[in-house]
Amino acid sequence: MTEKIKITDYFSAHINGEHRTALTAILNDVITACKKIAIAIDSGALEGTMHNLSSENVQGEVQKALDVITNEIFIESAQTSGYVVGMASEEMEEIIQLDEDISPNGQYLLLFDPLDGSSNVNVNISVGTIFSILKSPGAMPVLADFLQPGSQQICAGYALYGTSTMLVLTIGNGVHGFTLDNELGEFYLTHANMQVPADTQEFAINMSNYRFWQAPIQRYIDECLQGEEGDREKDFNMRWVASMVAEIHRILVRGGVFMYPMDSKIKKQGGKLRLLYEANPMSFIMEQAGGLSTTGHMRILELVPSALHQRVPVIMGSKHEVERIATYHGKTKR
Ligand code: AHM
Ligand code: MG
Repeated sequence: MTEKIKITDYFSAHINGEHRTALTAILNDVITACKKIAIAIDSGALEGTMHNLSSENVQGEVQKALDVITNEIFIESAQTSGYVVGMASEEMEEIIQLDEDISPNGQYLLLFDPLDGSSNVNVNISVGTIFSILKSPGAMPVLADFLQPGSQQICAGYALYGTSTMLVLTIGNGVHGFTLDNELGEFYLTHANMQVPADTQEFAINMSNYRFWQAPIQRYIDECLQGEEGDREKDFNMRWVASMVAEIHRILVRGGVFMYPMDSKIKKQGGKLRLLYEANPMSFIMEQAGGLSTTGHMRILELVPSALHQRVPVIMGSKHEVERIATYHGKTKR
């Protein structure tokens, strides 16, 4: 049997360049956070932390106790490296600035969704953590410093708390997946250089929103549903976990297309998924794995954010399907 590669050994061998020391240290903190979050989720039912709280987050969504707990775990864990000078989270209205004593080398921003898909947590379905790392333009970051296009990300990743706990990330040299050995408490490389197949016959979308979608998405899904008898001349399969992390992971492993498109119900808020800590990191990962990611009209990684909790329509996955959906958008009025 070949020797297993520990995530930290993998970093030593593969992270090079100006960010090497900082990134290694920050990722060590992220690893710690994700291990602690995995334990918190695992024991949620026993600890009585699966319930809804009476509070709402900044987006007006009901918070679960675990949303708050995992947010605290992430914030606390990310203060060890000394390189993170600012943080932003789905669960916090404002950014956090870290003082010089906590962050003596601080030059980086860490953005995250500590518990994505949290509506699934009390029904024992996979959830995840998503994170993105940016360089901070200033020593004491302000909100504007976080509003960088996704193409500026230095690193992005997610943890998936599924049938096994995995950490999947990119530092701009492909996408690599590590699986947690629960007995040893270590992540080991199990999915080197993940590649999204360019073609697929599987799509992921919340079909209950069909009547609210715009014409290009209705057309694409109609054609998929017509299967062999329609223009596509092949049958499609559908999956919807309602956990973006689980959905994107499946697509990285076996192909597919994931959509949370614009619809008339969510038009006012700009979409469903958040740009800075959901769409951007997942788009970076998707592109690094050979897939594509678009709003339908433009590449997500090129969007210039205007607000911390900005939302966007998201279409990402297997290259040829995403190209087709973008073409359909091009043919209709915006
Ligand atoms: P969350 O960050 O509040 O959990 O919301 C994001 C999640 C995604 O993981 C998932 O794709 C989507 O919301 C599911 O939405 P819906 O319940 O409308 O199908
Ligand atoms: Mg989320």
